[in-house]
Amino acid sequence: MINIVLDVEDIRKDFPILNRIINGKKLIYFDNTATSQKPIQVINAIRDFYMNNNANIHRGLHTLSQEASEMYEEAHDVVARFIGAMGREELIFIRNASEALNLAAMILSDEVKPGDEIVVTIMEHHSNLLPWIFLARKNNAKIKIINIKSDYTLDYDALEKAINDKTKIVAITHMSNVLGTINDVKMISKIAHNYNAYVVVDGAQSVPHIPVNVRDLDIDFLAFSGHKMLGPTGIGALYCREDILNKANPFLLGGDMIKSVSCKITGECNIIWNDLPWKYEAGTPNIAGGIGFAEAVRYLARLGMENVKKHEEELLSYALKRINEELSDVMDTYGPSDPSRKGGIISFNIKDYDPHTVAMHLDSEGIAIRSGFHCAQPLHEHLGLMDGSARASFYIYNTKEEIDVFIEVLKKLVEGD
Ligand code: ALA
Repeated sequence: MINIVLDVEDIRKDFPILNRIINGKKLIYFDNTATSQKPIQVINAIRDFYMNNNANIHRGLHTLSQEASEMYEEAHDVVARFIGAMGREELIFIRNASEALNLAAMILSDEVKPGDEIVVTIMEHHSNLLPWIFLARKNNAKIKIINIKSDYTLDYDALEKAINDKTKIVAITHMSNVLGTINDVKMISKIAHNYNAYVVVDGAQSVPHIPVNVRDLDIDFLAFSGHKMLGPTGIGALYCREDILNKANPFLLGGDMIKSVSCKITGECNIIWNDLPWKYEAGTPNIAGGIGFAEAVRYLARLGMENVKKHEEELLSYALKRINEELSDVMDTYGPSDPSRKGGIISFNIKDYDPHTVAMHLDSEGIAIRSGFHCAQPLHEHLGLMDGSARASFYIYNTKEEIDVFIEVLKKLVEGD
């Protein structure tokens, strides 16, 4: 079978792990929503840094420190350009999307007053729900949760009605990690900004899989993780508008985030914050992780995000077609049926099997998927899925042949073979 948008056979050569044999079978990795695999280019970039350039950044005049600082700074530029930010000033490197969303909540914490409202949706990952629930409780604000419709898309009418003069923050996922639903963030941002509300976007699933441009979307915050987009674990980013970052106080205090601090013995102290983004990156950061993250972004940029999106759309259409034709009697799927309005994610349940049994069975055939609530328990409860769901999710190195194996294994499971 020919994949027309990406040369998948060529891409697969860059991912050594795809040669693994799991339980006697060639690995089929369909757990990309949890984390992606890493190409040799990223692995080598991290290895090369430790082999040749390792030193702390912004703390030494020696050559290695200068090299490490430049590489780490440039990594910010590469990732910033990838999402259409103005520059490194607007991009904070941080541990992951969860930490980025927590930081967004910290930055906005003084803006939320008693009686204000924070709008979220029922399809949020816990990381874009808990920080806002916590902030609302602390500041006596109210959380409003927007529902989804029967086709698993957001109820935009309800959203429009929910946003008003009291709305301070609209926190929304760009792509649901369970349903795959892609939300119209640009339109939501327009509505929110009409009421001067801040728009915080969880891009953990969108940035790795579809083109994302913060200027075009006109959003105030965007959180994403490196490890879901070919990069290493332990590194992610928070995009935030420069004027907001200039105004807010940092959340972590310590080394490298100040220009100067002077204290008199009387206890009177004067602090001048460092330039952006370093004001928000206290302590020795994940330097090698940042460099690996930038290499991952270069890899994706070479492929082109439109092509990445099209490839996944093609896989999704193919998988949904086979499921509809051959498994619809025994398999429920959750998410929009139109593949162009959804990421390459299929959450599902098989009649009479709990999701963990399905996942274990697939693993016995070398196929990795995730089962459970996928850190979106309120959504599962809302859908009446008290045991959660099984989830297969695709990326640039997956093929239709792998989907064929997945379908055949599921068919055998239900046939009792
Ligand atoms: N957020 C990740 C997932 O959906 C871990 O699996």
